[in-house]
Amino acid sequence: MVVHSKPPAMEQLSRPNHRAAFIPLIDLSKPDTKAQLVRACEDFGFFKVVHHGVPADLIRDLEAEALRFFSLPLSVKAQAGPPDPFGYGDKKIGHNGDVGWLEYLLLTTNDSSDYHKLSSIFGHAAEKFRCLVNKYIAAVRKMACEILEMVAEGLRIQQRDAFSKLLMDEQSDSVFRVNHYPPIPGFLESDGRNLIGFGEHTDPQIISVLRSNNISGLQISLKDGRWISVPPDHNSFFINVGDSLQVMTNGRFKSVKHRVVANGSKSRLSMIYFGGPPLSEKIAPLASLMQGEEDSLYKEFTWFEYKKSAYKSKLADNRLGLFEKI
Ligand code: GA4
Repeated sequence: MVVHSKPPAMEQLSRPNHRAAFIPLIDLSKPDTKAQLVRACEDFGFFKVVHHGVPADLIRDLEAEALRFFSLPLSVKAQAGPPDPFGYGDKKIGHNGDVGWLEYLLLTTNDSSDYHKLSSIFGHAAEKFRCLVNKYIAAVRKMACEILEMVAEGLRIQQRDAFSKLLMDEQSDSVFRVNHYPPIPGFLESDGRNLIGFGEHTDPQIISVLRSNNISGLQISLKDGRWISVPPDHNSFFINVGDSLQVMTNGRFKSVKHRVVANGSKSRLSMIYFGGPPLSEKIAPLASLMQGEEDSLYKEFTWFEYKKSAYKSKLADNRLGLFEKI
């Protein structure tokens, strides 16, 4: 990304409501957090986890490699693009006109088909980077599966791995993303307005695991529509419920609307694992969660069909709307 140029025209955000809001905090080292996890998924679709077991040196090393990549000249990084769907992207998000004040890498999680794009510019460092990415994905996937298994227990689903098996499947269609939000040239803290880093959206997958450096920017939308800023914490992870988990719980869990505002003066770096099911998987409410005569709120669809439709949408669209029964 060229940081000397003027930022492109993007939607300006008004300041979020800064009234203190509480974000659920789950300590994964505590013995019984099932009920807390279920509550957080129902009330916020979002929570923070501590004592997560992902090695700090792995996180540090991957972050350093990612920053090294983003510090390369734009003309070099652009050779690892466009993200179709994997590779380097600059400002443009998706294919339908969304833009944000960021640059990013979108990578696969179960093969290395994007590897050639990185190795052409990153030389032998690409091997180190891909190796760290693979280790990191394995660690956060493990944590995501533990969370999903506790959630399944908390929901009294007999099959503990009802959700987690989809992430563990060899064909799991998961994605890994590294976002870099550089400072904004000419940014004035005092003018009270922010620029969109990544526009509001929900994640289509089952669960997302986000970790960032200590620079703020992430905001989530509460059930009453208020936006709140999530204080950054580089030692913790933030978990999002995705659209697919909303459907599998027949709307009991809500996928959380979130966005990132560019910080202005400092670089934000975030890494997100989006845990998704295999393409052929039918996404439908789990039978054991349906009470009495309860009917599915959603039409039947596979993850492939949902994903295809999602990629035709704009970020802020209500993607599940198309699949709701009227
Ligand atoms: C949002 C969640 C993930 O970042 C992502 C995004 C994807 C992309 O950046 O290519 C999408 C977006 C995300 C949802 C709607 C479509 C597709 C951009 C976009 C406008 C990788 C994903 O899976 O869906």
